[in-house]
Amino acid sequence: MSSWIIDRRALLGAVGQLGGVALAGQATPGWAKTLSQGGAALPSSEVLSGEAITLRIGKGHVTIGGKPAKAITINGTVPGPMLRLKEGQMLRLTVINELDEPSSLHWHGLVLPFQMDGVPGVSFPGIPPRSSFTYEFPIVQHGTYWYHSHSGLQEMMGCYAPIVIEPAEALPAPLPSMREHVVLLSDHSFVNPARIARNLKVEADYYNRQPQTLSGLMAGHELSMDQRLMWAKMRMSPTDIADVTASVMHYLANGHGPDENWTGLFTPGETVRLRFINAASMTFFNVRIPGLAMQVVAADGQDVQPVTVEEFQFGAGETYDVIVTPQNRAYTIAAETMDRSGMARATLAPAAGMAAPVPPRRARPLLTMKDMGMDMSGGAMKGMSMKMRDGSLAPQVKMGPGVDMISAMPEDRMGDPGIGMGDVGHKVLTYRDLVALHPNPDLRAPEREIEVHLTGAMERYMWSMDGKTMSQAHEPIPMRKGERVRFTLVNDTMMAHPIHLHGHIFELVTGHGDHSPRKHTVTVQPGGKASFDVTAEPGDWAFHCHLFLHMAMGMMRVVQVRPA
Ligand SMILES: [Cu+2]
Repeated sequence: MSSWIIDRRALLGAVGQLGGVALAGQATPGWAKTLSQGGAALPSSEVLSGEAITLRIGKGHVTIGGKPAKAITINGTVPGPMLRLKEGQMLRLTVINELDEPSSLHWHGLVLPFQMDGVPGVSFPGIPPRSSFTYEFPIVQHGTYWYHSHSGLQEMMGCYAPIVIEPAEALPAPLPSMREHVVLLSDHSFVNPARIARNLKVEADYYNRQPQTLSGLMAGHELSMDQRLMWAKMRMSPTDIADVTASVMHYLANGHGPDENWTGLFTPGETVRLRFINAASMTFFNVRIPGLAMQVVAADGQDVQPVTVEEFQFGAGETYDVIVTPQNRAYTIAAETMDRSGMARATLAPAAGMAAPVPPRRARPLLTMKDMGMDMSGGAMKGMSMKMRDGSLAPQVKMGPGVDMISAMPEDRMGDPGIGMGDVGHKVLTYRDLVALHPNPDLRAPEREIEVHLTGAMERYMWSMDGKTMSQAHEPIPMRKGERVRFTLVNDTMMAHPIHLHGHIFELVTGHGDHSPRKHTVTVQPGGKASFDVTAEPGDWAFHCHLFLHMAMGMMRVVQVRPA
């Protein structure tokens, strides 16, 4: 099974062959150039296909607003090259690490043998500096996915790219599309991620200093004195929506800043599939196209029954495919950050050089009592801040300086459109709206439940599971091959966390029976809980928050599935 290759001669040979095509100065790959005809029309030179693909991880830059920012590139670009594959094919990926540090690539959302999953220290030892590794596995699914480094700070520095997998046979789709575009959203900073992490450690609200008063007044929900006192007692602020904001981040669509205006072309009246990928390191996006309804047809690559929305919020690691039918005019794709401090922007247009108005960013939302794991409908405020530290509510959570709250009454928030989305005046997608297009593959009821608490101490910028960081937790989460398990994630923090389980597609528990929506990443709302059922695949799998610095600080575990 092991296909380790650290053969220096083979490696040097491979590098030699590639020597002529050094992409000096080219920061965007062909598929993401500023003006795109779309997937059906993409020349084969602009995507990588077939059974043998070579990728090189190296140093380069991404250009933001005309200024170069340091980056880790794949084949010289940010984002890296699009892999366009076909369900049922074999894939042999040779990854050459040209860095002076270890590297890796992880195929996010793909179901594969765990040794090919690409997480150093969990599923393989990583790719040493100046060497290579060959991944080899069959493609057993279709849909929209992506890949990224799982080493060091590389993902946060631009080491990510899209994967599009066509179905084995053209299935009759409820909404066929005539054209498609990938819209990969990401974030990038001129500041080194290590410095960002240091600043957050010293002062957790380093990048989050908008005063509450002004935003509260604008949003029309200024806090009462009682509420203020309570928030102060909690040493938290109702504006702690995001820890890394536009004060340090720039937001990109297919690698382009808002001014560069990446544009996807269409012919008026045709149906267009947009494959939205949240490849950001630290950002949730609110995505809408003013004037154009979106029909969501896939979530995390899995087909769902079409559901019409005006907007959706998604976390790092999630993908949605939507179908739109644009008329003869330009439209803005607005991807506002969840904290509304910034926006990525792109355009859909029937011709080059067109643009539509860019909607202004909306007022910053405030967190609510629900986000603290409390239902305040009874009006009981007194004593609540005490309960938030009551460890008996979650016996498996190790209380200590790393845990600053326990959700006293965590609610199932799968029907919640996301932070700040409750009052935007139009339909916003919720997980409960998703219904699988096909019956689920495993209809067995779960044999047991594993409850995992997402824990943290906002002020110290500590993030963990069950009160322990990855390095403090010596035991993996054990499962047996083929076992059917219900995971319930309880969010004991006031931030939303997109939790990703490697190597599995699981069913969200949202009351849709044998048509439960299937995903690989589930966002757990602040103070709330979320459940999914999963059938265990053998191997060691990473299980973590996909906000990069939360994972890096310790909100991660290994799920170990032993042979039955
Ligand atoms: Cu997180």
